[in-house]
Amino acid sequence: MPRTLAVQAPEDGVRLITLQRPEALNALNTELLGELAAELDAAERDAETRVVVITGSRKAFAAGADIKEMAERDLVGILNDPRVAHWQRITAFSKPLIAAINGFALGGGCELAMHADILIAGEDARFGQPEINLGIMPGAGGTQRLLRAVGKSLAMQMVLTGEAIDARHAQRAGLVSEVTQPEFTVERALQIAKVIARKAPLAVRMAKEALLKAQDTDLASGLRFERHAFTLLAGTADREEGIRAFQEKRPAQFKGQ
Ligand code: DAK
Repeated sequence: MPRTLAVQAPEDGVRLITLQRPEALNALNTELLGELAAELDAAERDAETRVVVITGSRKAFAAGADIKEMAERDLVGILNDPRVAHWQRITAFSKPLIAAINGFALGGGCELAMHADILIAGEDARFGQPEINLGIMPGAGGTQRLLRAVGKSLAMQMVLTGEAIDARHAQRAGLVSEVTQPEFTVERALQIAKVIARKAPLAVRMAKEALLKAQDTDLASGLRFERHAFTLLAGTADREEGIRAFQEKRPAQFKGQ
């Protein structure tokens, strides 16, 4: 049983993971990152889980890496940092991941949110990369994913000043897709997750991969990947089922085959 997370058994194909270190505003210490990586590994293997929603508390999604733990690490400790492997496992998660963000999403917390495929924010959410105030810089994808999400100028401003932006600004900049009242953030994320969970799993997985490719490849390679993926899906039973269900005017029953 994880100590720093609450994990709900999948319901309608959706598994909800809640970060739970309220005493440290869900700061991401090694234990929490390890437990999160293990839960995502388990969700990856579990056929019942089609989509994962990750959330924190009303006050904080996550206030960044655990600064108290960071204070204990010297250069050798940083070079052998087990958190690097945990982050890599989190990055490798291939099913759809939705983040429901209320309160602070700072530093590693903002980076974790940006690992999600879809970000839903409460009106009170604040996104920032304040590492510069500690004499360091983002280390879990912050410079790369933030720039791709919000563009150069705002990413530079956030990373170099360390100043956070609010949820509406994040939405205008393209970092989050929807802003809700904070009490509905998780509910809205679960709603979206359940819609996705009813779709054909192979198509969802391929579409996610293709969209992620668009962020880091040239157009010609991206289009080539899309064509391959599209052709592969043509051989699936779910495609047949989707088309037959449309013709028979009934909801499709996808099996992931
Ligand atoms: N770490 C540890 N404890 C934290 C924390 C953090 N990041 N953030 C908050 N806390 C703790 C506070 O210390 C306090 O505990 P006590 O001192 O009372 O025991 C408790 O949570 C409540 O916090 P505050 O009293 O400060 O609450 P406020 O509402 O006044 O302020 C705040 C909220 C979020 C503005 C403030 O707590 C704050 O500025 N927190 C620090 C935010 C921050 O600088 N985050 C970035 C950390 S650097 C890596 C990859 C990534 C990273 C590192 C390595 N590798 C791949 C190896 C990432 C680095 C970072 O994220």
